Amino acid sequence: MILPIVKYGDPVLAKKATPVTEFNEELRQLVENMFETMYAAPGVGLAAPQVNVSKRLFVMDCSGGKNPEEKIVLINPEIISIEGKQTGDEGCLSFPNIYFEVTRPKRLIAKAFNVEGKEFTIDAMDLTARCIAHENDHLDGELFIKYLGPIKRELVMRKIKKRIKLGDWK
Ligand code: K2U
Ligand code: ZN
Repeated sequence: MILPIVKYGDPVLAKKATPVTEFNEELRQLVENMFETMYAAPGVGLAAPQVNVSKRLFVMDCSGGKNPEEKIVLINPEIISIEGKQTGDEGCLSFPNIYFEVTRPKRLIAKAFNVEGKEFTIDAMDLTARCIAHENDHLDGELFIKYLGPIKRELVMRKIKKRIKLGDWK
């Protein structure tokens, strides 16, 4: 089932999400709905708070559905190490049609649990590293506008406020 994606301004996006404790059928259903919602957006990542569930998990598929091995869910993720830098444009499904440059780690190693509750480690580079960093921020209530300087941020916030007023923020 495709779920509504929460847009910037909703308090759930600014909250620190709570760890997953129950690895059950309800969790499996949520993960399936998150993947379906992500592919339909389309996006390469989607965090649970973005579908109004303040829990520490996100789904990711940087192959856009082409490579089943890249279809991954990270539950209660922990970033173990980061290395290098990469700068590139980012979007966010909670900020429709807003894009700007963000610098992220070039490489990132994370530990997480899969939907069966089994722990695994992922060693990611480039877009996958970027996506994990972006989604992990969502679990801490951190949004990518935090990486904007004060002037650019003011410009983006003004644009968003205008679009909310015009009813064009969905
Ligand atoms: O969390 C989200 O809003 C999903 C983002 C995650 C993301 C942002 C930047 C770079 C990688 C992942 C969406 O996937 S944004 C849409 C998108 C689509 C293709 C490539 C990059 C971003
Ligand atoms: Zn996002």
